[in-house]
Amino acid sequence: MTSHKEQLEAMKVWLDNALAAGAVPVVTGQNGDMDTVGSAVALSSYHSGMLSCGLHLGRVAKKMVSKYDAPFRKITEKGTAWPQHMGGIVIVDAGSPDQVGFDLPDVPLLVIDHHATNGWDLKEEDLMLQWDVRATTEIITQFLSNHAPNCLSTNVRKMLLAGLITDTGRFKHADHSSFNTASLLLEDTKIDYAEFSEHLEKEQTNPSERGSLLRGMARSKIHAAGDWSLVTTYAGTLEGRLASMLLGVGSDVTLVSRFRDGSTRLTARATRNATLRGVHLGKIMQAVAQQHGGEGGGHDGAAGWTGEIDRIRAESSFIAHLTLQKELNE
Ligand SMILES: [Mn+2]
Repeated sequence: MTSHKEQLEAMKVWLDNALAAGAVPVVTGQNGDMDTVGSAVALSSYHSGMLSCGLHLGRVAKKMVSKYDAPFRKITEKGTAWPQHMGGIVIVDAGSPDQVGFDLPDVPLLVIDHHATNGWDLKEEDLMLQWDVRATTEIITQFLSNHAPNCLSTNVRKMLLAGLITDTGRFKHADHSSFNTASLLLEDTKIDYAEFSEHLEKEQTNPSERGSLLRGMARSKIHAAGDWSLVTTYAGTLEGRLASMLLGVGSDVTLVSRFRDGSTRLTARATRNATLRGVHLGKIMQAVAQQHGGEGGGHDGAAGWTGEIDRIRAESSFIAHLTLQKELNE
């Protein structure tokens, strides 16, 4: 294992070589969350031959991209016209090729990620930075600050900070390194952190979404899953938000399922206390995928699975695998 500093140097070499050969798109994970979009937009400021692009902008990312007029190109699953001369592709914050959502062209890849589980199969000309940090924007911040400090404009800092704030749940899941990153991003700027985070986190829901969240809560069920307390429910939208809200009830783990167009999606959240006591949702979602197919993975405290079995079987599988995770003894 090489040091983070050496990995950032290797990343610079990879980027400079790729940019000498042609354009280098920076592709986001298909969920379009603020961490993946903020990482892509910020990294693209490194060189005019780079452009951030992806399938989807999540709601926070959409708000930030439009407010700061950030360069981001939406692409479609099929028929994307890639630049004729491409030196490579950077993929940020996607734990596996499936999380990109479309087939990547056959060029050298640079994968930058912080997921605990990973499904990338790399070739010799590819490079991966997979760090145990709370947000991918932490890795991008380190890269720009070491190798292109001039790129850290106020707007680029805001994109990076926004990814850090959202992926740490407004620093609730932060660690030493995330605070260091935040401090570095705020240094010598006029960013008013409190105002910025308030704007970022302001939840906008329309009446139909509010209804959906409330119905999801009303349908919730309490389970005992071995050493863990669990709340489950199903919803048609905003599953991640609902799962996080339900943690407020006081259980260790929450699971929200959704069935639409023949496919089932599981979204789970765990408290920090539960992950410290041994819960790893990313591993559970991988186990669900091993048992029933589909795609699953993520972090210890936030993870998901998508596949073809019905909602009830998917939920049962999750509960069975959660039950198998034993509480660690102090
Ligand atoms: Mn992330």
